[in-house]
Amino acid sequence: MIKKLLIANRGEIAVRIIRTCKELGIETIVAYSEADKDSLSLRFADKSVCIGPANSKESYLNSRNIITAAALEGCEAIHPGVGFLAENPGFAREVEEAGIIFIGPKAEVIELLGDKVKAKQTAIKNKIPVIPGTKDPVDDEDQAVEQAKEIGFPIIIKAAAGGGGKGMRIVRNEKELKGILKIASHEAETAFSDGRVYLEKYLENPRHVEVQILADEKGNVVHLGERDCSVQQNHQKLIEESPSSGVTPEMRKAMGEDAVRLFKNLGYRGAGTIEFLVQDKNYYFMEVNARVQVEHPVSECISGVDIIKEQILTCSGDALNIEQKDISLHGYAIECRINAKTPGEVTLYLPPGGFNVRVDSFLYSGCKVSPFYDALLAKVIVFGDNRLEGIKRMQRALDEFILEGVETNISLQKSILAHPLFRKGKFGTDVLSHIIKEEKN
Ligand code: MV4
Repeated sequence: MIKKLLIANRGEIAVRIIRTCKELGIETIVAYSEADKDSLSLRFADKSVCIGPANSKESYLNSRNIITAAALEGCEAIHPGVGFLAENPGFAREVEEAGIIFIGPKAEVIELLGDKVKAKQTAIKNKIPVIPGTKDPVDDEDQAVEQAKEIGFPIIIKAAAGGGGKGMRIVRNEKELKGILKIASHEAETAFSDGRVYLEKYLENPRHVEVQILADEKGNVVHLGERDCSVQQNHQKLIEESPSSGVTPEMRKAMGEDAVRLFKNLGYRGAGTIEFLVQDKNYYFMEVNARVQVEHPVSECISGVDIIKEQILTCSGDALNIEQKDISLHGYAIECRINAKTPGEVTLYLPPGGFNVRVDSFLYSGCKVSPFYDALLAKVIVFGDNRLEGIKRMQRALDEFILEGVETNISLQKSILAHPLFRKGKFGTDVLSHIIKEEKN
């Protein structure tokens, strides 16, 4: 068991990681930027080390400073959290070369999964359904027109180095294709220094469903069911729930088995997610997230498994201490992300509580919300016997939530929870745009 771990992250996820480390008896060192000197994670950690100025390029993305801090403090492991360096294969490699454990999969695995074309080819080899499209990046305009006609319009152009919605373009007909292809490839080149793009059939208003995986270095892999993340705005998730109202028991079993097979063959370790698009009774591989995710508490609620604990232990060489047959998924869980609309001082913070309510946050009364980082302030997670009970409990929790001084999206969350489209449970990734349109009328 490792004794000392450095957390190379901030905000609620740093607090979340410290909490599990305390329970495991692991000493924590939190690496922080100058802007975060008063952050809650510094109070909860055993020790803190400043790794640079507010600008994340010089702090949370500064691999040299982070690794030096970990080495000087005698840390045996680095937890990258989510975002920042969590899926950077170069960072994972540097950490391991410094003789420190990277809490995540091996650098080669992160690298393979970061290439969306290679990831999709790996899914195909593992007999996982994929969206019809080109097997390789397009390298010729005329050939692309032929390929697109074969796939059938509308099609979507995706960047091989993209993911998470970056660098995507929808093409509705043949005459637009060549022009948009040039733009998409140019954008990909600018954003990722990799202009390779590929084509897929465009699915209208699918659901976004992902399966949570845990794996050890001995080839043991389990899944903790799915999360539905269809309620999103500009690729920012707002609500996640499990189980998904669009997934049948048969689909759940097949998706889970597909996920486990893929991660076994990848030689994956730690926590990971496979993302699918779901339309009617069909599901299609989209990409793999080689990290723990913001919405992991939803799966913790329905499975009773501490995902961060299993992630840390498996990445430090322990065997998973759970088998698939020991995992039973119970009830329903939902998470609402509470975001700041503006930076500023939180003058009063009184989070909700009560039966089956969990709040993961780094806020306290008097803390400052920095303009330098993402807007996530708190995650409210509630658990219930079924979807309707869970939604009602979330409404109660959000009604209780007192958060003054900064503007938040709590009122938007309340209108989603109350909306018939959401309550019926029959929706896709377009759902929020419909709800917002109605609000404006
Ligand atoms: C798609 C798609 C429809 N058809 N691919 C967005 C995130 C990135 N990982 C892939 N995404 C999509 N890929 C095909 N062939 C629709 C989306 C998409 C989406 C997916 C998940 C969650 C929200 C989304 C919002 C818009 C588009």
